[in-house]
Formats: sequence, C-alpha cells, structure tokens
Amino acid sequence: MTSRRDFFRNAGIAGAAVASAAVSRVALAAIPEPVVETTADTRGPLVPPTGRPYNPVVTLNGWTLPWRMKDGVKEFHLVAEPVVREMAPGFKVHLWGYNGQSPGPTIEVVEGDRVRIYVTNRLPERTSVHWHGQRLPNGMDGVSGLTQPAIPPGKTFVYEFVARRPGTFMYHPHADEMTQMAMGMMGFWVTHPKGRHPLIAPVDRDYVFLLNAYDIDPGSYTPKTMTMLDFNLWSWNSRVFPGIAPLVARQGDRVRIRIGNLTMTNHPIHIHGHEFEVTGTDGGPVPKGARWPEVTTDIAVGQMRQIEFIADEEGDWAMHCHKSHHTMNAMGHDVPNLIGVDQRGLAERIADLVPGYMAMGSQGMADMADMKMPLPENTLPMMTGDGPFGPLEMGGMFSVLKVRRGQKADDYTDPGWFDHPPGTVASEVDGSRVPPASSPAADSPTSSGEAHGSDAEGVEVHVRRPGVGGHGQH
Ligand SMILES: [Cu+2]
Repeated sequence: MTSRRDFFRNAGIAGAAVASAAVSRVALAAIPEPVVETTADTRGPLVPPTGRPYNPVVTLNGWTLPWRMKDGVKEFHLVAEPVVREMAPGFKVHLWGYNGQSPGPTIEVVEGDRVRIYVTNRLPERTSVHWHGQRLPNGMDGVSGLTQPAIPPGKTFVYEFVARRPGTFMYHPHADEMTQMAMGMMGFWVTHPKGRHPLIAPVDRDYVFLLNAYDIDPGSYTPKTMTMLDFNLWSWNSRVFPGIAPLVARQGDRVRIRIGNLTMTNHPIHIHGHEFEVTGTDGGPVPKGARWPEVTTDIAVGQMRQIEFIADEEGDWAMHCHKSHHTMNAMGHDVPNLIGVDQRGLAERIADLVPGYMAMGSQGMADMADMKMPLPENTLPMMTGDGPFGPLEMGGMFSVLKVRRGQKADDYTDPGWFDHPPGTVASEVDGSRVPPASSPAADSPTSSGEAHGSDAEGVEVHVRRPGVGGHGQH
C-alpha cells in the first residue's frame, strides 16, 4: 500500500519531472526544428532562401541541411542518431548518421557567415562534432576531452563560429571515432566565397561526396566496426554501385567535384574522357601555377580534393576509384584464383552433396555478373549492374559522368544511356573490315596472308614474336 510519505515522495519526483520537461521544452523552443531526410535520393541544389547568395552544390545521394536566420546568425540543427541507409536498391543497412541519413546533410555557408550549430545526441553513447579543416576558436573544434566535454546521450550542445575561409570541409565525431566513423557518422561542409575570388572559378555544376567504407557480412545489417583494412563495401556517401547516382552535366559545363576521404586507405579517383585539375584541397584553393592536368588523382585518408574540368565530350564516362577491388561489392571476396582450373568433375561431385552448387572462376570472375546466383538476403553480388551493352561487372566506388548536349542548365535528372552516333561504338570485326593483304603484317613469314579476304568465317589471326621476321632483325 502506498504510504503518505511515499505519496509525497512520488509527487515530488513527478513534480520535478514536469519541471525539467518544461525547462527543456522552453530551451528546445529556442532551437531550430531538426529537418530529417528518409531517402537516399539526390536532392537538387538548395538555392539559399535567406542569407547571402551563392551557387549551391549537389550532394550525390544526399541533401543540404536547411537553416534559419536568427539575428544575423545562420542556425542549423544536427541530430546524431541511428539510421537506416539503403546502400543500393534492396540492400539496407543499419548505420549511425545525422538527421535520418548517413552521411549527414551537407552544410553550406558563405565566407564570413556567423554559424550556430545545435547538435543533439540520440546515440546510445557520447559524441562530439569536429569541423574538419575550419579556422575557429579552439573550444569549438569538437575534440571530446581536449576542447570540450563529450555530448552525453540525450543532450544538445551548441557550436558557434565564423566561417572564416572559403573552401571544402567535412564534419565527423571526435569521440569514439573509430566506432562512430565505421558506423557512418560524417558529413560535408562547403564555405562559398563571399564574392569573386581569384582562385575559385564560378562553375555550372558543383558536386560533393565523401568516400567511406564498411565491413558488412552478407546477410547482416550492421558494420563490423573493428575492421581495420579488409572492408567489403567501398562507398560514396554510403552508397555502392549500382546505387550511386550519375553525375550529370550539359556539354560545355564547367564542373567541379569535391571529394573527401574518411576511409582507412587512399583512393585514386579516375575520370574517363576528360582531363581535370585539382583546384583546391582541404587547405584552400590551389595557386594557378601549381595546377596540372591529370585524369586520376589520389585522395589520401583525411584529405579533400576539388577537381575541375570542362565537360566537353558527350557520352557516358566511367568515374571510379582505380583500385580495382574498390569497384567490387561484398559477396564473392576471399575466393581462390581458379583461372585455368577445370572444375567440371569436382562441381558434379560437390553438387551431389550440395544441391545447386555451381563452380565459378575457371575463366575469370565475369561469370559472377552473368549468373544471377541466389544470394543471402541483404547483400550485393561482387560485380553487378547492367549497362546498355550488358553487365558492367562493377560495384563499390563506381559511377558515370553523363555529358549531354541537350541537358538543361538546372536539370540533374538521369538522362538515361548515351545514344552513340552511328559508327562510334567498338564492335566485332567482320570480314569486310579485315585488314587488306597488303598490310605490313602480311610481310611476316609467319603470316601467310591466306586468312585475309572477305570470308569472315575463315579469319585466323597469326601471332608473330618480336624480333622474328618482318623487320629484318635476325
Ligand atoms: Cu579506392
């Protein structure tokens, strides 16, 4: 039975609870409503509705965080929380992130803006936010234990500083960093120049994304956070091919792509069909005399690079990490090299024991992309994705730069596959296009020339060793 004393004690507790809820409701009323995104769609550029104007960026499979202006201060509200991220169609994983997604939303401000960022911690452990690359008061740097107490679960902290220099930045926790970054906690930050800047060119398209990596066993939903090197999902903005949005441009557009690396290894990012220059790093714009053309740039751990080029070649141009294992997905690694191994007899014997067993890899791994083998639930085949000419045999850090003459200036929608002009696609040699008998190869004693002619059925290619015949080198 409840005693009178218990009653008063309980009433006291209840009263205290009401009072604290009322206080926090008042405090929360001063904080901007958190905005939450639940899909992995690429949102179009957020044209600034308030504050000073700028040309907004587009976050691949992501979005920009809206803000409110309060007494001349740009106020944002980040919520650190568990999220569900679709890494590719049909493949959902349980990550930690901000405002409903991993990575968190991109923050865009203008050089000189005073910025106030509320951070609410809905994680089961403490966290903090480090504003990677920014000039700011030391106590706003977000290193828990060193520059601030960590944000306990359930609490909201506030960061405030002036965005002093324009450039490409990111944010991530500096508390139990290994776990929290392996779980997907990170986001992009762009500070636009306040006017014309001698080293920052206006561009027609400005894309941003982060390089991240996960180790998620096929059939499971949560990353293994203790993995140091052997990740099995190499992602852009927590998406893997064929889940990564294409980068779309109108022919002739000046395109900037800003990339930050928060994985545990470097990524040589490569674009086909165009040369680009690195016009900025995490330290700021690169002086013009220090830029050079290239088609691949290595982005080391913790670095940011912004690359720029004129998208003047129409087509569907591959853009990917050049580490070939980073353009592969989870299912199918840790398989021995079976090229040249005749598995037929063995496969039959195993199939007696394991119904449905299939042998793979005797001629390379392309079988993987063709066979549509049943997979454990919630994973992706190692090589996947279909293009207009068949399987792409890709995964991971791969996307397509789609350059089109007819793309509208503000249109970021996928224009579909490129319609190649007639006669511009590599194709099988037919008899009518075999080199004539008078070609230099015909001089070789090992090339009789008997296979040449219009009969495609009879084409035979002879192989000549260097230094044997043909050039008088005996
Ligand atoms: Cu890579």
